[in-house]
Amino acid sequence: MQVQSLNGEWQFRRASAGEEWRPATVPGGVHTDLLAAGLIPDPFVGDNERQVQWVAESDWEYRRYFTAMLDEERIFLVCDGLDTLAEVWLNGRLVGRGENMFRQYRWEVGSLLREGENELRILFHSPVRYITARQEERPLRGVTQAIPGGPYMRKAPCQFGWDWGPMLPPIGIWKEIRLEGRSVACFDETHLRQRHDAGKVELLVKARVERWHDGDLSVIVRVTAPDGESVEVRALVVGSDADLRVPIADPQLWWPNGYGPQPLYRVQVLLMAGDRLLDQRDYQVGLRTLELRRTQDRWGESFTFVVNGVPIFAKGANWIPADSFPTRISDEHLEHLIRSAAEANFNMLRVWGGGFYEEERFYDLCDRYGILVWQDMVFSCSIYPLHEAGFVENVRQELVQNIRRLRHRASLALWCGNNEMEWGWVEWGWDTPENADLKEAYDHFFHHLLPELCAAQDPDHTYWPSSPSSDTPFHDPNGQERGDTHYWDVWHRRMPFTAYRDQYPRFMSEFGFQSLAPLATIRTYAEDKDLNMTSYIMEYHQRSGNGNGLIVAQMTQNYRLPKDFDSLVYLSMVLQAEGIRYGVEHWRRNMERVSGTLYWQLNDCWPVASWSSIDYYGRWKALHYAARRFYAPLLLSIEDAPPLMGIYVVSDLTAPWEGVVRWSLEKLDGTALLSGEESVNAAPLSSTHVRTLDFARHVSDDNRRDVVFVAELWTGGERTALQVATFVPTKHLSLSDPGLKVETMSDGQWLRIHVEAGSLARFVELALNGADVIFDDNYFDLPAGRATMVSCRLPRGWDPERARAELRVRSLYDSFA
Ligand code: BMA
Repeated sequence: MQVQSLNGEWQFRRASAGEEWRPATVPGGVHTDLLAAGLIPDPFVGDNERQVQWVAESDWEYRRYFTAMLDEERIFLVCDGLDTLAEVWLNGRLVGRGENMFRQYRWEVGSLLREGENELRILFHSPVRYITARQEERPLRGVTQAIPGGPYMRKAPCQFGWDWGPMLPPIGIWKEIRLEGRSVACFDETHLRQRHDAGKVELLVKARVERWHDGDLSVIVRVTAPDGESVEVRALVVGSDADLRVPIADPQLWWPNGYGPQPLYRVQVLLMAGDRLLDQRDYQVGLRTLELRRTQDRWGESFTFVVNGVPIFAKGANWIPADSFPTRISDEHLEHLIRSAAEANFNMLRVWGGGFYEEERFYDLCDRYGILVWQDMVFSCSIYPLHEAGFVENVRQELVQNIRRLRHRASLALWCGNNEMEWGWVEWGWDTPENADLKEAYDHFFHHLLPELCAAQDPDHTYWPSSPSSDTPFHDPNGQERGDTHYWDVWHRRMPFTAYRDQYPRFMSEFGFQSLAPLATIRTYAEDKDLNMTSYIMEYHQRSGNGNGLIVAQMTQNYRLPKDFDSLVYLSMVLQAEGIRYGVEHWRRNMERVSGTLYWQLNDCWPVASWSSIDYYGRWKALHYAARRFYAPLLLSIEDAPPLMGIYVVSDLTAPWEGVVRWSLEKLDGTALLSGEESVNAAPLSSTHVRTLDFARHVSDDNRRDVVFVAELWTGGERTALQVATFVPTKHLSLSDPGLKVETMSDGQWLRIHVEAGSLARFVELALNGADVIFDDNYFDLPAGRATMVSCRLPRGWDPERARAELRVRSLYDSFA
């Protein structure tokens, strides 16, 4: 078993006569190679995207020379990912064609290789010209903000443009490419499953081999526990199959983030001919049971993920590709995003069906950080040509490969057929006589072929036909009695945030509200003259219609008009954070009925105004800090319905919790009008209504702009949460300068910031000028007389003095005064 990597230095050129070859990097793509060569402007700056459209309208060639170093019976050229319409030529002979960026291609090339230098050349046809031609033959419904025709090609849909993404379809060898040498036999398929029974766990391994000779073969499974102990089991291959069972002594269970640890076992599956190693597969496995529990109840049917017998309230967001040019996503950046999700108390991400099946490293991180993955198949918001046999066969191979690649993952929670397509058939006017064959094809594919394929390839995970869906084909797909829900009336229908409280989905898999990106990010694409909400460039980096206007409109319902652009950026983030908080807290208070919230969306693929809580550069917006609070395992929440204030403690803890809620009705300067203390016994995994207070006698037209309700959660001697609720929209509060007192301390590694308010400070923002840091809390409320301590790591190379000098603190008051 030998492997020769063909990654690294290649050459590329536009495939038209006479162009010169230039250096290229593999894995990579045309846009990033052109950027590196200084031949195109950065498409993320200003409106440069418009100037580089020709790139994806052209054909491109890549080539490299190599000497084959392998000495084996069979030699394969393995391409983990070709994006997308590829012709692969070796020494002038056509090896094969690629037509699907989600598939691995493997061709036997031994007879084409020669001694000495070999030439490998890959010709990529323009994806845009292809889809445009197909779309002209028969137009298919798709996404307004995208180059039309994308559904004709098995390529990440959002790369053609989306309502948060540019039209920059990459082209190139986007994953690893190598030669693999094999002799005697190799694995065709390995399938790892777990059997849990009364505290005992067995690992079941099925292997199928492809063999070229008779003779004894055996398979070894070696399992190494987190503490390093390992066990090994060996079995003979019978025909082409081997079946093994490995009992796991003293099994340590894997839990979603917040519910327990994530112990991971290393599993090696080895194919042997005597002592000779022929092939090897390595896995990282977490031991857990997982089911999607759907039982009839008084509201309809539940939709609850249950891990190791514990019902989980799914807390998280939707994941999109982390870069329009995915080959430049570094390991560090990817880990930063997943770690940030875990740090904000997420336990689930939905890999949304408009991107791609993520790479191994993504799921490795999800396994490690305890993030469950709701995995969409890659189909989104469009009609696909599923009536064409060739298209379906191409997709079938893609699905088999990707299901086999991911089915052993502890983090994998669900296979979902597509994003919003059943909804499209029922409610978006797709169901016309001309589309009858396409609807029938949809029905056959998502309600028969795909569920059967999932059951055959991965009987251990539930298949869900679409998001949203009720699981009854074309029946009320976005209803709230059963299945999952996307609620978009806030944003797309301009409803106020208060509308969230009328929604009781069984599982909220999408809802969201946009903000601008942090100013430092805006400055990467806009010049000073563009820093205006409705300037051409600010609206260019906004793909959802009149989104910037919508942000301002919603802002004026809650806050005063900001005094300048910087304050507007800050306030747009606060607005988004508060809106999503308002919804999530409502659904968590109703956790008996609602089993999860995944807001739209965690991340961005370029610098843009969007629904994300972390921007393209990894900067946490106010929403991400808010998520850390509203997704906390122990949530203090106020159901504000002035003059009533309902106090709730929502617990995702598996043990009972005891503590105290201290509350006060107080003036903005801190003078208490009324206060009290409630002791709380919060049962595990439930929402506890502590008390509802009626302030009708204390709050009137004369004082309602001067008083707020403050509640604090105390565990032992520590305040673990604080909430402020108002009796008027925040814009009408009689806020005065809170006179924030800030002191800093440092041990050389951490910066600790002590903040105290003289009168109520809302949405206190801390920042270090000139550095990107993540604080352990930010955009928080600080009522009069309260103090808080916030920490961040000192930026590399900074001393405490510099941090002190660069520290900026502001609050809502500063946005208008
Ligand atoms: C849903 C998603 C995406 C979209 C988002 C915001 O429809 O599935 O397609 O980007 O809403 O409009």
